[in-house]
Amino acid sequence: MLAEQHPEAAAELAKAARLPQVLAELLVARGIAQPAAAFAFLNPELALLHDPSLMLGMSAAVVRLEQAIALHQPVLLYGDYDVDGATAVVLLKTAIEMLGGEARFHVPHRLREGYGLQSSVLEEAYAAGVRLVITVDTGMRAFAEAETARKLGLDLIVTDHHLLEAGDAVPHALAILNPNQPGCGYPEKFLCGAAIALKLAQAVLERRDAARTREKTLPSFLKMAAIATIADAVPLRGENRVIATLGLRELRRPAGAGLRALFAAAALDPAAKELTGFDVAFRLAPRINAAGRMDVASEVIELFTTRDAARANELAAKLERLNRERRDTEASALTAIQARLASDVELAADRLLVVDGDGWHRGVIGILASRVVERTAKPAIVVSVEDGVAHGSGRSVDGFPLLDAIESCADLFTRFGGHAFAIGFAMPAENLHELKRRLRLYAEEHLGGREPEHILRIHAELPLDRITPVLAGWLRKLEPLGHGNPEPIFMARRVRLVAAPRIMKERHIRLELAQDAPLLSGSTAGMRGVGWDLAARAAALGLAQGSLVDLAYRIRENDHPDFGGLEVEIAGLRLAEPDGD
Ligand SMILES: [Mn+2]
Repeated sequence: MLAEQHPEAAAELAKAARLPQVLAELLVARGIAQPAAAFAFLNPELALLHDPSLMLGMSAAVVRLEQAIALHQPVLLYGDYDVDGATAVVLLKTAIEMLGGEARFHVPHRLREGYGLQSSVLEEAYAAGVRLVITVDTGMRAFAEAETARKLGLDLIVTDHHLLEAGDAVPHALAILNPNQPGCGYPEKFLCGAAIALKLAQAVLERRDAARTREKTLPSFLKMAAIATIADAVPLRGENRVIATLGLRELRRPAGAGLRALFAAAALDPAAKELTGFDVAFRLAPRINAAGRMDVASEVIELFTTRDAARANELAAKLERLNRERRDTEASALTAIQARLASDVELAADRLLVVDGDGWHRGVIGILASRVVERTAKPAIVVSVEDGVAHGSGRSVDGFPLLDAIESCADLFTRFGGHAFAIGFAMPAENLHELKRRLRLYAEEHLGGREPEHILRIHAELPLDRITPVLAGWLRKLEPLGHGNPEPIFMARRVRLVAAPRIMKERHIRLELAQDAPLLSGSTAGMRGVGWDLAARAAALGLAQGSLVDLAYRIRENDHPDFGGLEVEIAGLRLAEPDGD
């Protein structure tokens, strides 16, 4: 499916901003049509970060935090167990300590405590002398816990990016920092939790020394915020793009002991090769998240704050082990799910898949649901049953808001939440049968007649002979790619196979391609292509030397010493229409 094109707007932007036409097309498709906006998008800089004081509640939060530091009151940072929550704790802890204050932290145990603020932790903190609690990446729904804090005489500052419940009510706290709350005029609504913590850190640090903060502290803080921004899948546009781009750039320089140990464990060397959004999302984030999924996330905070290289290596090795454990757990459950779908015809025919298993690790059921959606193109819920309780996590597809489906069964759950694409719930295991029955009817009604389809979005047309190192250099300026800034998928029509496809490991194909341009000079431009898992598709299409195909592809840079250079990774292909004339 070729995305809607705006050739005139793109041509105008290309001319005004002196950009290659295809890059202008990609920018216009992202809603960036003015030269100034294009320049800002392609050249993010520190000056594009917004003033923290634009955030509602910021001045009250800064005054109280400064007071705590001045009075030597320990501050409790209340985090979350994922990358976003843990890096947010690291940022504020570092800032408070830089200002001479004392910061403690609590990161809930995913399985024992679950997500969100707990009154018992507040009570213990008060007893231990804490008078100020700052939540990060959590707290928007902590109405009862905010009440507990108020009764104890504990000041509470909530910093969170999660959306509010219907009704726009916010917990009663000393300050709430969340650009999504009513009355907040902060221009960037899609910050992750760590970026909001960054804004608070920026505000207090700038009051102490604005110049030093801008030049030294902020750039170094952007590293953590960039990792969280990419890992938390907020759209990489606007201020998020500035944070992600500058943070990734900062990561090239030797960072703290923890980051260095983590890079080594993940076989990344940012000094040699600049990190991409992909590196963060698929190599760093899973390792950091493994701690919270399989064990306790508090060690992640120790990893990022320790100066002791030996301890950092030890902690990074532990994350590595937990991540491997996570992958094995996930793989064996996925095999079980696939076997179930293969043998249970009735289940496989369902439009919304609900698969349950005994004792599947609750830390991975969300990932499992995503995998099932990828493979089946159907919304899917994976349920783990343990001690009579069923925990579920679901993921959806375009056009089927999963939270609505779950809300139609609200009476079955002890708790549930989420949004259109992702949900979670808990309920007594004996309700599982009824849940499946109702969801089957609901999906039949809302998805009936619609065939599940894997949709490939193509962003622009680009004949293979227009792929040059110069163009590849321009396209690199779109990095970091990720949520809200997808990797471009191009289309080339009537591409000729110079040789028969070469099969690799029985599954993949290598192609020698030529984009014929007979009308001009009869010259051809050669290009190598690779197609992962496309051997069966190539055989089905009967591809042979001389075949003409239409390709959907991504541009890849192969750094192999012998056959390095630009090549295309094939995302989809079909036989070209026979020539009409
Ligand atoms: Mn978050």
